[in-house]
Amino acid sequence: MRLRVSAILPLVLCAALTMWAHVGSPDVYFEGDAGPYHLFVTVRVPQVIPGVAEIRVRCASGDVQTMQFVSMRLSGPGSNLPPTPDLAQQSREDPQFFTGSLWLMESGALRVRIRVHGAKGEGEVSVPVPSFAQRTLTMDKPLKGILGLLMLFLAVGMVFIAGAAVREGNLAPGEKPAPSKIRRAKMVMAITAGVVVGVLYLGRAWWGAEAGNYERGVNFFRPPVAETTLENGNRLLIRARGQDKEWSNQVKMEEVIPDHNHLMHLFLIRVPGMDRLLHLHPERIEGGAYAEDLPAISAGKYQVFADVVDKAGFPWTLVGEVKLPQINGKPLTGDDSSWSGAPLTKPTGEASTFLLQDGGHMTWERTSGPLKANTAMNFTFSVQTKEAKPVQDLEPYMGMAGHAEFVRSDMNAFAHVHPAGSVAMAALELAQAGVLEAPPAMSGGMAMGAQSAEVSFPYGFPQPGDYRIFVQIKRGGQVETGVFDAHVE
Ligand SMILES: [Cu+2]
Repeated sequence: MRLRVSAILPLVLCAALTMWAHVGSPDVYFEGDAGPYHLFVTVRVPQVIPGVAEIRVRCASGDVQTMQFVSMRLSGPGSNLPPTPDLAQQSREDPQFFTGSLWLMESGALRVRIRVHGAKGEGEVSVPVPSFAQRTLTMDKPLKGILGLLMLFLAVGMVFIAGAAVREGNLAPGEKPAPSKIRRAKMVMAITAGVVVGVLYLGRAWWGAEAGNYERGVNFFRPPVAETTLENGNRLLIRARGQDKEWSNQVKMEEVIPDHNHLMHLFLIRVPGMDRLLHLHPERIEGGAYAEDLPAISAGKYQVFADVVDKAGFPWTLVGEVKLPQINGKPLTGDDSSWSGAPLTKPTGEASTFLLQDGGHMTWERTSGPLKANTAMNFTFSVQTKEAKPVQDLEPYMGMAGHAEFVRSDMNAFAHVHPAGSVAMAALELAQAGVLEAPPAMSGGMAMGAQSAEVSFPYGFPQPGDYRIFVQIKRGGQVETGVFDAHVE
């Protein structure tokens, strides 16, 4: 019987192997340098763990000869003991394009190390990959039926084989079994049946326990709930509650690490129209809670997304909703910013220009035609002065050329993206520990942003639907927010 259970297990696992600080946007997009080589990396994470991640890398230059991928832990034990790397496959039609697949064997903060060899020598970069099971895949009915029948056949077969062995085991050819042997055979069959039922029962219990563990793992990595309370009229308190009991034992809100200058990036988006956005940075207070004295806010229901990165480098987005009254509040300070304007419209699908609050413009430099889900793209936005000239004075905003928030109209997808991609910047910095020569994680965005009138974000919409993209840049000490609506097929 034990044989039976273990024979079924691999089949079930096969059926299961067919796919976050972000919400509903698990794939990782990254743009950056591996030594002298500029890379654009997409990691499609599996829905179940263990599972296979697909990696695609486009090189900016044609001088890359070979590329190797390996996955390992982002930090802590084992993070500098990589297994043997896999050689990436170079596309025949497009030699600047490399692909490969990697097994992700465990959940948590992992990284994919990419080692490049080419005409300019060696280069290396590590891309942080949050690895977690997104759901439990179910077995399909026909397979369930076949396996059930096989199990029944084997179970019944076992009983009859035991009976036959006792009854006819040492008979000479043509000899009839004695009545005593027939009686013993019946008894043995009854005992075997009991044992078979017992083993099946234990197998089922074991299976149930395993499935329960897996389910708890899936819940563990669901976005934690942002529990909010409003104190003294304008002080917003935020506490995280995991979807699994174990969460708060393992992820300590007292120990989150700073991610581009702040422990928490809090986004309040008025729903349903997404006509107000606040991007705030609450301070940590006693007991792992976070607090912010709110600026002026118009009344309404607000969606809460709060990004933090835990000490292992795993990015979490707390998700919640809060009803706020009209708040007169304090003026915005530091890196805090806000925007208000028109609600989400039916997107046109053409390049669009947005009037900024300072009278300048932001233009989404997009190719016309439909936007497709799960397609890696470079979202490029240019900024013009009131006189329609390219601006000369973009300055870093929290160390980067820009920050973009991609939000689906039903709030089921949210990603806070930078010129380096959808990876959390704090995790990216952790990931570079021990690479050949650590490239400054933020260089791309900052250096370009300081001179250029453009900012671009590598990303891909995770699912079809309507999205609003908030693009935040800084000019003359002021944060400006460009807002673009997109329909994705
Ligand atoms: Cu940001």
